[in-house]
Amino acid sequence: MKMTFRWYGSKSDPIPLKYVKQIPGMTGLMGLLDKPAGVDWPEDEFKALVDEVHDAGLELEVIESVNVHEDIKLGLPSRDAYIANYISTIKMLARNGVKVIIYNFMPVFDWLRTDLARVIPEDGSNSLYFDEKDLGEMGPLEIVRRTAESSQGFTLPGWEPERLALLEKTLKQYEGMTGDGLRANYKYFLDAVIPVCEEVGVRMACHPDDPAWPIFGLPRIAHTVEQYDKIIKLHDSPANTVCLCTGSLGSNPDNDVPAAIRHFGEMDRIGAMHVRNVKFLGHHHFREAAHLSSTGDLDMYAIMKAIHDTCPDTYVRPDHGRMIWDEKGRPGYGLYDRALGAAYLNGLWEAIERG
Ligand code: CS2
Ligand code: MN
Repeated sequence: MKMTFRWYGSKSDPIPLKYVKQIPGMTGLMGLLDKPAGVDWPEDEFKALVDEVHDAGLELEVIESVNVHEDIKLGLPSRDAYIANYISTIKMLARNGVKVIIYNFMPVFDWLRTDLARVIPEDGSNSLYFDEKDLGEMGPLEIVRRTAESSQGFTLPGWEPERLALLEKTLKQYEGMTGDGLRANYKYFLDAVIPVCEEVGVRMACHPDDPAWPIFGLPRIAHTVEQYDKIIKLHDSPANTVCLCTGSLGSNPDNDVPAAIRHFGEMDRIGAMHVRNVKFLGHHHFREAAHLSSTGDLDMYAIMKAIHDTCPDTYVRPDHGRMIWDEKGRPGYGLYDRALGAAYLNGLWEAIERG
């Protein structure tokens, strides 16, 4: 297991790399260049990032995310040009030491929450929160406005302004698209990129829909084990893998997260893991919790044990944390609670190894 940390680059992340390095057991980053979906990432800028990360004593073997342009998901004629850029980016990243690329294939929205800083009554910290009831009242445009306003001035992953400017138009373009239609477009993409990944030694890792059910009537095809089985069959290759995010899949209590890890781990189809806990509050209603099992509803020991038993060499990062100790930062991506999460997960790992 390689413990890693999501980091947004020195221009946009308030957390200095030396702080990341000081978290015990931290080996590297899940990092990125801040580029809009569809762009061919410039090699000089990426090399500079790699040097910066290496100078801090950390690795950069995982990229999160290279976002998939909406035209690819929509299957528009313009997709070929965007796929060509994606392929060029894959090759460039491989030349510079990258082993895994995390991405998602969710229409329009990445993760979705109805409150980015819901106070947790038990201890006064706050965390990301979702209640479908609130969503019904808001509608897509309103939720986007509220999310942008409450993000403390940070851009949020998947909520980049240029992507959301076209929101109304994009929502219209998806009208009538079924899950099978989206899967067909997904297959077209995978058929183009996976052979390149095989050639250059990179694995693509698809992040689940978050929350793990359809929203706003949009087709969503990556939130159950059965759906992931289909994704894997779209282009069957060791390079076509899952980024198994416990908090995303686990937002639906019907998903047995440790069993899902074992299922894909045994197939060698886990490219990376996001590990965090959730607290269920009702139907389609949850908040994010501290990583510790007893503070939420996921069994973190069973999760780490499943990783240990079936994919022990994978990359792990503590996914979102709460905001604690009055930290001001990007919602979900503060330093303190994610550092606590990493320490706790490393502790579970040590106990599993020695037990
Ligand atoms: C992340 C996702 O912050 C998060 O919830 O786990 O944004 C994830 O990085 C993307 O969906 C992957 O493309
Ligand atoms: Mn995640």
